[in-house]
Amino acid sequence: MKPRDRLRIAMQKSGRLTEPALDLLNRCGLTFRQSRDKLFLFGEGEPVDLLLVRDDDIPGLIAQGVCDLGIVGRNVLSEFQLTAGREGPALSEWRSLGFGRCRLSIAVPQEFDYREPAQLQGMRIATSYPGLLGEWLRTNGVDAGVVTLAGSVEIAPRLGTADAICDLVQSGGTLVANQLREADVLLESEAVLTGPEALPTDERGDMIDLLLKRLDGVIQVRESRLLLLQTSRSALDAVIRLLPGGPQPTLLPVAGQPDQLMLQALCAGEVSWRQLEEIKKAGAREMFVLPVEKMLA
Ligand code: PRT
Ligand code: ZN
Repeated sequence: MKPRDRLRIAMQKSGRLTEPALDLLNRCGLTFRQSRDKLFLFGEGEPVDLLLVRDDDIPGLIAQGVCDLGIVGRNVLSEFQLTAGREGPALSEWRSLGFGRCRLSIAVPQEFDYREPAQLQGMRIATSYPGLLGEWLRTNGVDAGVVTLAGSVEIAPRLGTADAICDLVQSGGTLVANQLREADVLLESEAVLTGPEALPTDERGDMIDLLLKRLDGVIQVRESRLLLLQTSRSALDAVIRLLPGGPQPTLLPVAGQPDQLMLQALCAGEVSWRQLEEIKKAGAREMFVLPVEKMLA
């Protein structure tokens, strides 16, 4: 493979992961010029380009060295590693990205009283994930038939081509609509940033480092809130005890009010009205909860 001086990231062309993935990259300061074929987006500021493809092709493109990184569901990455990519270079999950959450589950007809994997012995299970299902069956010592289907897995039991299915579930609505119910979870999935275990040693390695640092900042601030409030010194301990998780708060004096303090705390997640009301009861006032836009540790 010819050395490249620009980083190339593969992501889904059009599907559930497209918008959140683009949004995340934009937040990392990466913007792209729309090209006419929309298969290749040229990076404007940083030397990072995007390749827009079917999600199933992403791990293979990285394994072949066509792309350096990819944004893809853990379900697709793990399936690749257990099947087509078994012989190729190892791919790592560099970061989990917090969107595209779902789970790969076994689902059975509603009237089936499922308690344990052994009950699936001898059954036919339809799935688009033969690698992950096969491994789970082996781990649980179950000998079942795996019926591999490219799509519409959920109708297989009604068509009589399978007794159970193994498919992605999010709200569970699709299962209910097909008179099925979730029986067991094989894999908790979300979108991940993946790349080869061995990162390139040229400038691309430095760019990946930079991107990972920005990503960490973006992921961290997406959930973070800055809490500002005033409290008397006497109520301070009680107020601090009620603060949501995060690093130690900062305390500042309030001009002309020696018994008052201004407190500033970075909170790891949402701060609810109920939490605010509790903190106020403990003696705080003038409370503000602010979103955090950027963070560089
Ligand atoms: O064209 P391309 O191959 O790129 O797209 P695709 O159709 O294979 O993928 P797409 O866009 O449907 O999903 C991309 C990724 O989103 C998946 O690989 C998962 O990592 C993630 N994801 C999150 C989901 C779901 N949630 C999801 N609910 N992928 C699929 N589903 C389907 C599921 O297969 C089932 O049919 O939605 C149905 C279940 O949803 P509920 O809400 O009814 O339970
Ligand atoms: Zn796909």
